[in-house]
Amino acid sequence: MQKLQTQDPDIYNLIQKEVARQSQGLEMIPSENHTSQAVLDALGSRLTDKYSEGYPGMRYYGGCEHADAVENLARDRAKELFGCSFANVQPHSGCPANIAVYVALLKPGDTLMGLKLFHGGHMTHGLKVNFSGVFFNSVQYGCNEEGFIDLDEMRRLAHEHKPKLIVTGGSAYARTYEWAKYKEIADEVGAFLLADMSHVAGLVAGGVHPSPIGIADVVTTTTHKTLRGPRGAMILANGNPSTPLQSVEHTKENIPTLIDRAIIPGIQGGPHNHQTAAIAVALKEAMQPEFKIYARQIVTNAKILADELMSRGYNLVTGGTETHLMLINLGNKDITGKQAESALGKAGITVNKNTVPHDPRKPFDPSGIRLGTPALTTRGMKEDEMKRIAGFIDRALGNIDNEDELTKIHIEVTEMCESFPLPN
Ligand code: DSN
Repeated sequence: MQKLQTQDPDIYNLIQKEVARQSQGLEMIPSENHTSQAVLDALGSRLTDKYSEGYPGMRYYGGCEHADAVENLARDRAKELFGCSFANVQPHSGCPANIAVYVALLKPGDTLMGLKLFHGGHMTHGLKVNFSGVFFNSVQYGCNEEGFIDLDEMRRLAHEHKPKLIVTGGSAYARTYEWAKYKEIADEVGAFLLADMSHVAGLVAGGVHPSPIGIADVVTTTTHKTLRGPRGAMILANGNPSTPLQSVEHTKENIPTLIDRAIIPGIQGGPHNHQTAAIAVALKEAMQPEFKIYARQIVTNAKILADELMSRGYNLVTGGTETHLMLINLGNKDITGKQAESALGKAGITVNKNTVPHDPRKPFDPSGIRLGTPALTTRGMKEDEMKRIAGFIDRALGNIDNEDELTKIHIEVTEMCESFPLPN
């Protein structure tokens, strides 16, 4: 970063501050991770200079031979890693990936059904103020009183509203996604099934969460969460795209063609080639045996942390976790999610406030916090560190107004972090 340091010290210094913040604290937002230096190298490469609208072998620009090779490698690695025959690696991030699926399979006004954001879903799964709830008729299912996805409600609403697409997956659900059960419901009403596996993609790749490939009609995922790649996304399915000018019906067999056309010209322009290259690098990393060990350790760490917190009287939604994340309902501790996020931040522990299913409070100051272990596990933290971290969290939440104690915890957190550097 020598050039940046001399040419633009303002930005250089801010980047250095962010690196220090990350390395001296605990990143526990479950959708975050620390990428390898190899991923960062690809991301900071000259590939960013190149326009390559279209797909490999079918571009609207000259000079795309290397962009073609990069994208082919990314697609091939995605297909091999997840065991499918189609991959589109161009979505700039998770929201456009989901938009592309809706553009591919629905017409404006069609009915789609997804998990309520405030029960752990995602805004693109049909939130009324999101495009998915504005341009489509959105029906929302939720979680039961214990916090598990309510399959009875999903089935009842599906039969009542006959959605054309059922969206599954979410952003604050600590339990295994039951893809086969969702598919059963989708089939009963003739709906397409979309599995948004963004949160668990790394766990799927590592074999510690069931894969939706071969069950869902189409799968979307971001690449920067448990999968530990750069910000980006992919759309996966089975089948092959047809030739460019052939017109196709909206059928399951034509999903690859419909997806490719939805990305471009449907919703995006040029792909981000530097991002595609970095995704390819991350996919190669995820194909190594060490990644399986990493994925298993994420889940082990989450379970230990969850058990430690529950033994200290914390109320975890669903009573625990089977994945990389947990959702804590702080109602019984007389603390709000906002207060907890702020106090933990002062202690060097970054989490996010989050609604819990059936939350009586509002999203800007909800009852819960969401936390997870992917980034800590990347740094090599294991069971012993999870036990210490549970202690730090408990101390911080017991001292939300005690600035001295929070500072003291931050110092201890930083000392612990020194033994677990960010990847290089
Ligand atoms: N913002 C992501 C998350 O934090 O889970 C979802 O897109």
